[in-house]
Parts: sequence; structure tokens; C-alpha cells
Amino acid sequence: MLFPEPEIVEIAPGAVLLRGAAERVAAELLNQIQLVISASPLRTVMTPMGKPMSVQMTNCGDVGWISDRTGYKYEEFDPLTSVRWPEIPAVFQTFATEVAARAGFEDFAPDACLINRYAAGSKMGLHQDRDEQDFSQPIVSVSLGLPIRFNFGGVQRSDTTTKVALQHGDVVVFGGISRLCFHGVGTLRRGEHPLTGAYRFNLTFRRAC
Ligand code: MD3
Ligand code: FE
Repeated sequence: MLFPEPEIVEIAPGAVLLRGAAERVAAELLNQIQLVISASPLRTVMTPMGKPMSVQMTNCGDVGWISDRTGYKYEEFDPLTSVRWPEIPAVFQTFATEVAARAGFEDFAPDACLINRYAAGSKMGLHQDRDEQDFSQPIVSVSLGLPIRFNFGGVQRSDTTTKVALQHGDVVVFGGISRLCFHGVGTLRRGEHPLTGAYRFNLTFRRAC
């Protein structure tokens, strides 16, 4: 086949991995990530527990996800610049809607995109994403650059986790029951990727409002 469909794997009920689906748009996504970062810089945020997160983040969209001493929330204004977050680039929006549809979610229209940047040693502990209004809308995750181990659990923190290596270009759509499952990633190992250097970027597209 000249243009095969990317490999589609259901890693858990409702969680669909589209292997390599972002490969051909990766360079374009990374260019747009740099433009977003130039307007709303990457920053280290504090957890409500008062510890810095090891992942650096920024956002684009109508609202952006942030964490500080008061909790986790979506904000219309970037607290670092005091102006709105940059708009979601057209290529992000088109891509997110297209991959969500491929996973069975028609008309996904994200209003927030969290950009996480992992350096060697960065990790993200098990958590749920529950700061959004409508859990019937999926979350679309796009992995770019260095690989990482993704841990996917159940609706209880104590549920056993499935481990999946997320590689450059992988897309995961989390809908249905998986939308509220605990998840996290292991520690990024040092490495060098031709497009991202020493980093891994993750985009998560959300319908927050
Ligand atoms: C499952 N990010 O930003 S992506 C996050 O690689 C986050 O940066 C990780 O968890 C990362 O909140 C994991 C996979 C992911 C993202 C959101 C989810 C899995 C999810 C929301 C609900 C269920
Ligand atoms: Fe998450």
C-alpha cells in the first residue's frame, strides 16, 4: 500500500493509539510550538503541594491549564504575560479534529491545548485530568521527539497500569471510560532527537469549557 493507515491499537477501552499519525505533520507542529512559546514562554509551575513540576509547560487556546499554590485550573489569561494565551494554530486544530474522528469522535473542537516539554529527568506522576467541563469530550495527546514510557491505569489510583512506549509521532485519543483513568509518564531518559534535540514535547488537546 502506498499510503497505509497508521497502526491503530486500543491500549485500553476507549483509549486509541494511532501509531505515527503525527509523523508527517511533526515539523509543522514543532514550528508552531516555537511560535506559541515565543508569545507565552515555557515555565515551571508549582503543584498545590508547593513542589515545582519537572515538566515545563505553556498553552494555546481560549483558556490554558495552570497549576499554582491555589490549585489546578483553566485561565483565560497567561499569568506570566497577563495577556491571553496565543490562539490554537490552524494546523493544530485541523490535526486534532482529524485524528479524533479517526478514533471515532466526530466534530472534536478543542478550546485548549497544553504544551508540555520534558527534559532528561522530567516525569509526570499518576493523575486524572478532571478540570474540564464535559467528560464526554475526548482528550487528544500528541508525542513529539524523545520516547517515554506511558503508564495507563484505571478509574481508581490503585488499579494496575498498562505500560506503553510513546514514540515520536504517536497520537492517543482518550475517550469514553478512559477519559477519567489515571495516567502518567516515566522519567525521560537523556537522548538526542533530530527534530527536538534533548526534549520530548507533548500536546494535549482538550475541550475545557
Ligand atoms: C488519559 N500528559 O498533560 S499524555 C497531561 O505525556 C498529561 O505529557 C502526559 O497527562 C504527557 O495531563 C500524558 C497522555 C494523556 C493525556 C491526557 C489524558 C492521557 C490521558 C487525559 C485523560 C486520560
Ligand atoms: Fe493528564
